Amino acid sequence: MKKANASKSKATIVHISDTHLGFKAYRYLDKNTSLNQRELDNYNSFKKSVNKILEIKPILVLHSGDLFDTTRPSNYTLDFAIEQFRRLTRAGIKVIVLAGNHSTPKISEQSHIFKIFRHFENIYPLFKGKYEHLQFDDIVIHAVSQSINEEIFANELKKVKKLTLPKKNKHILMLHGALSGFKEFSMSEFNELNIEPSVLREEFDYIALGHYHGKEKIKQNCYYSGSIMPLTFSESDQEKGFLMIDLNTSSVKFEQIESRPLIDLPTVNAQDKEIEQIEEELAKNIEKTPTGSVCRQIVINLNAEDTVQIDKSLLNKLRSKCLHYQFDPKNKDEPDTQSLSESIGNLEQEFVNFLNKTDTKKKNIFQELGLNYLEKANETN
Ligand SMILES: [Mn+2]
Repeated sequence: MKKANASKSKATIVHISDTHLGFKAYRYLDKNTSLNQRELDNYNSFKKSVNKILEIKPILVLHSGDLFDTTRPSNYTLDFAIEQFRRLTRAGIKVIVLAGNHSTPKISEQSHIFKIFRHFENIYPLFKGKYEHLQFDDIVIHAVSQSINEEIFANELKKVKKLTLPKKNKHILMLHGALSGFKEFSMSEFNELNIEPSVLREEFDYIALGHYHGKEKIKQNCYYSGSIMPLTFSESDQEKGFLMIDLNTSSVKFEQIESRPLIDLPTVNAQDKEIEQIEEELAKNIEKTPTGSVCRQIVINLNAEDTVQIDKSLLNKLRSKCLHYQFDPKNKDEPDTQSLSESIGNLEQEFVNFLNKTDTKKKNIFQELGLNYLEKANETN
């Protein structure tokens, strides 16, 4: 029985992505570790993923980007990531980790945190911002990591389009970015790179995409595996986990990873309603919610005076059932303002967002200068 499994698993690979280790949200700390609760939730999801991968025993694990939430992960985050990767490599599993926009510094790859992985056997970091390839027996991994700019990335992708892919090998492509022309795969981040769909050639046995946080089949041979835990309310409807690919049969299987529920509660429309009725609806929405969930309650058509009238003790009661209860008395059409991270990586995003709102003609120069300063400040920390 065991033997059959071992030989069968020879062509099995795992595709995981967008783990954003070090991600923090809200201000709740775990009592035992003093870590941010959402940060800890995310580590737990990663640990669960590694446990499952150890059961599957694939030959390769492909991580298609955004391993860390920022370019400067904390000591704790770094130690955790190495510990978990080592659990895999000690079991004979090779780990290939591609740099995405969240882990890549703006100035050069010289200061890339992924450099540290070069010192570990069977961990293969790809972070040069160029086309690279690796070969493991008959499997060839082709990849382009996060480039300094869109132009370089596009040029490197041209190399992928021209590659000859001998049939004697299995060919896998790894990329991190949004698909050009498809708004839904954009994460609206300033350093996001675009992938032209024609790069996703059908000659590849498998294409492992990262960046978009939902699990999505793009083509017969091409998938986004998505993130392993919902990080923002825009991800509340998505299943989370990783993909398991059998290169011999081309079958792709999803392995779900359960985590703390993140729920966008049904919107309450306050139009023409008494305060009591609105309160009743708010309470009803929380009734069936598992204790300790992260919830957002949008209430539309509620003016400021009515908001004040809502019973504070009721809101406190609802809050006490959740890890986080976000009471949002505003229009649902407004964008999701919760940022992906509260750390320095997002200061850059905030700065670019701010510049985009101004109508200065020298926006590009300001952006370049500002981002370089932020990066340098980060370096000296
Ligand atoms: Mn990304």
